[in-house]
Amino acid sequence: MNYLTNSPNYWCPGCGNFAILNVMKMILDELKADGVPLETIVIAAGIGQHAKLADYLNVNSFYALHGRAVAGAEGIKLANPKLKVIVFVGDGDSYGEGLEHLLFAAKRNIDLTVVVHDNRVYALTTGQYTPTSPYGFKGRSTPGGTHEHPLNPLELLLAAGATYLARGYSAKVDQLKALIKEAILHPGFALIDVLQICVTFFNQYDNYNQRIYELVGHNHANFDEACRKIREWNYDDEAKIALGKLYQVTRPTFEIPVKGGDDNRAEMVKTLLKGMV
Ligand SMILES: Cc1ncc(C[n+]2csc(CCOP(=O)(O)OP(=O)(O)O)c2C)c(N)n1
Ligand SMILES: [Mg+2]
Repeated sequence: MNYLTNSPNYWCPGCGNFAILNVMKMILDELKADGVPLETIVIAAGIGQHAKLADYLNVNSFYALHGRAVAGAEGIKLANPKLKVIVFVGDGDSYGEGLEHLLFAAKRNIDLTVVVHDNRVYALTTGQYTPTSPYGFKGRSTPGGTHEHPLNPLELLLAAGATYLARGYSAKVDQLKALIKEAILHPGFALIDVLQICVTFFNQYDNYNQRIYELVGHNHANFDEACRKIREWNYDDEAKIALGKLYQVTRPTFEIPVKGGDDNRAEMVKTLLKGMV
């Protein structure tokens, strides 16, 4: 299936978002072939260039306020746990404005897949620095360079309780597809930090291509080992950048079955909404 919509595409030629979109189309085809009905897939998106993926992919989707995609996705999942909810967010959107939602979703291990388009810049608003921009980043809001060091989002999410963490790269499409699919199939909170190239405001192709390597023989079930790997690169040093699965464990998920089963849950949600509208 081509999943095309009527929406014209406004991404720049060479944008890493194309890779994420194409990978998602392949994954949806595979899920469908494996018997997952497409109507049980919902995507939620933040606000930014990344979010246009929801316009370009013909499946059920939900646009949140900036930073609120994860909160909306949690509501969707709790109302109907049979749905597979996949969240596409920007680094500004999720590591900046919506960070609190992200950390608490990880803490409660709700069964969501979060794909972070980490281009390390506010792309839609034309180039301000984000929590993962390197020290000294020169952009619209910091013409003299930032005076802040970036935070390491994967370290933060590991500490918060995420049960699946990985790093992908928009120029490594096969690996990216395998990671996103694995994250979707993971029962619990899964996040993939995708180094997504923004060709216009922070083009890192040459830099990343010289420094990335694929994780081999990494013990992803061990918290300390995962933490050590995650801390290897702190988003503004010259270290090598590990790509692949960094952490995976299983823990009970948040969307506990309600008494009477999930059909009863749908009725409960309807009753609740009736009282509100
Ligand atoms: C509450 C709120 N604050 C700020 C904005 C303005 N705004 C829209 S998109 C955006 C930046 C998005 O950056 P990011 O999440 O990294 O996505 P990208 O465009 O890089 O994909 C900002 C600041 C907004 N729409 N709403
Ligand atoms: Mg961004």
